[in-house]
Amino acid sequence: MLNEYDCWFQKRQITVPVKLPDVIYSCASGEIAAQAARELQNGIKRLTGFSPVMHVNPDLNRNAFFIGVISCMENYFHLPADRLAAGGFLINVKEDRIYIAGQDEPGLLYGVFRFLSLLSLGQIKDGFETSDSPVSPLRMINHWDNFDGTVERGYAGGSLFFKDGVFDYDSGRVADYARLLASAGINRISINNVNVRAKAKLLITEEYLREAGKLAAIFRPFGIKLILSVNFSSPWSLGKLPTADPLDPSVALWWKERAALVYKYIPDLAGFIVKADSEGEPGPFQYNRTHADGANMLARALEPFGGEVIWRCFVYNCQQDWRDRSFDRACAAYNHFKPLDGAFDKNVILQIKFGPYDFQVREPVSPLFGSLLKTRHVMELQITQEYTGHQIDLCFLPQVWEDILNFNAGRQGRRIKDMVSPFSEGEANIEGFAAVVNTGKDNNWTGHTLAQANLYGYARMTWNPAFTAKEIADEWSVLSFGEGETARRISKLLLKSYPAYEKYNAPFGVCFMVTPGLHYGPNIEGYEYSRWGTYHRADNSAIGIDRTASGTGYTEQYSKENTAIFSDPKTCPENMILFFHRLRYDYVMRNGKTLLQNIYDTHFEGYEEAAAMLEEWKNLKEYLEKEVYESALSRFERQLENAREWRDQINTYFFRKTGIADEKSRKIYS
Ligand code: GCW
Repeated sequence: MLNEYDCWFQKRQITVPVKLPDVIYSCASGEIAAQAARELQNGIKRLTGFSPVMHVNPDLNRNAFFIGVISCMENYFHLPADRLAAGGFLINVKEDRIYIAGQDEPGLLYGVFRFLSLLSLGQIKDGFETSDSPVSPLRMINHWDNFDGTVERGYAGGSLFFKDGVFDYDSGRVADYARLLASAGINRISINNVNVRAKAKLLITEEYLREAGKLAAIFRPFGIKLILSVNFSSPWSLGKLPTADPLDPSVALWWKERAALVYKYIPDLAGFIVKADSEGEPGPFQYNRTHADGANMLARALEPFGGEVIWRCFVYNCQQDWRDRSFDRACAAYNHFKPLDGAFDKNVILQIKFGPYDFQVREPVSPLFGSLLKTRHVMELQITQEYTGHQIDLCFLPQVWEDILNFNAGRQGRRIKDMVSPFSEGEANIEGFAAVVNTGKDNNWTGHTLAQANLYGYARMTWNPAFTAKEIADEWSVLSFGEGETARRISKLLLKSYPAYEKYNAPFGVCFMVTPGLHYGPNIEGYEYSRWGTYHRADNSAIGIDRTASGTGYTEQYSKENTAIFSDPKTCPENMILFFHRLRYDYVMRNGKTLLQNIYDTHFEGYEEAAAMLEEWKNLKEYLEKEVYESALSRFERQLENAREWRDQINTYFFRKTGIADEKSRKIYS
């Protein structure tokens, strides 16, 4: 039975084929190592009912858990000489002596958490050994929490950190949150919205920093460093300088002094994240400066303290005239940032949304990946379900990410997942990931209990982008529901969810048919005459935008191979064919059916699949905790309503445009 607050840390009585030792010897002294030892002690208690005791001086002749950092453990034991990266660990089980060694203290903590997961997964037995290291150095979570307690694009209750203009949190709950994140490998967290407005501007003042320092102290033993979102215009909005021009010496000095103050309260702060010149936020463009000028100025202020600037690339004109066809929003990020490759300081990291638009259900991977060779960068994903169902609809996002990670960016034939590694000049390496998180104050953290799988899945995939969505679904389901049939069925349900969601949503990658502002439910022309630059331009005979060389030229931003693939409708992946091409409704797709008939078919099918998911959930009733069953049941019911609305509005819209009936004569409202 699942206690939804505990997520993948369920209490249960497991049987283990080895006799677990009743003593823990820890060979490390720091704060994170101490946390690791406590986690091991509590974790064993949670899974078996008994609590091993901790001893300081190792008795090498005893059966025990021997845990520590490798450099210390090596003095006592011969450990396999696998090379581990920062954050890596090894686990060794020899009868009832169990060794967990970390490359460093975070590595030890990850090793302990992995050991506990493996115990739950039934994999620990005599002779077991494994070693593992994180593939991504940077595994970040972004909160879009506002100081008034609301969460931008949050669907799981209020902020875990703020309320009514001040820090307001339950420190026990924050520690539980840190545990959840660290257990799956997260090592950075930005706590406030990238839209830094109202009271959030005060975050870098003494009064607020004192509080931020206390929050940092809760995350610290879990190996998680804080990041603060800052407003680029702070020198004048906060500091009362006449300007925030990044090349003005008084501005640079103001930031240097401010950085010193910030680091006085949070000595291990990872850095600042900045949304500049984006959707109304201030930035260097106001002063005719480049993004490199802006980012480097901040980077130099943080550099003496080891801080980094995470600079977002979500820069586009959000005041577009829909009449103006000379301009394509999809081209914006590349046009702004590719020319600046190499112009950024070494402690600047660009944060690039995975696609050229904005976390759509299906959109291509941004051409910036594979083309930035001299600039550190990470990929930004979205765990919060802004466009993927608001945590009402079930949508298992590791499937979305798996497709992204498998994209061949064209350079040296490398897929995105093969490009993830520490920065190296001249290579298109992606240093890791950031994602807008889906958590809030709801008791189950994520609104939809099954959306916990998205948080877990994100962390696991950033740890190692080679994990498949299926592996993650299986692992999460067993950790949450226990080994057995229920977990197997829930894993299958997860894996059906994204294909269903995609089918009833905007067809074939055309994007933005959602209700404006809210971004839940259909509104087919909701963005058609707006300023946001996201149009589909459907008329009576065709839909989509020609983004090839003869159209907006977006396809030319890719590698030669990808330009060729995307430019020809015959080779373009059909799940995003309407992102790249304007096609007639009678265009014949690879399955021999017209585009129009495929739109009808996918929408009828998507609804049927949502209906089947609801039925499957009902069939699981007797195996689930009442609270979990019921809260998700009401969501599956609302999802079906949503799928019905999408199906009927989309089908009716295209039927009215074309006057062509469904070849299977299913009901389309005229
Ligand atoms: O898509 C948009 C969201 C905004 C968000 C923005 C961003 C924080 O609708 O809510 O603002 O993306 O990523 O900055």
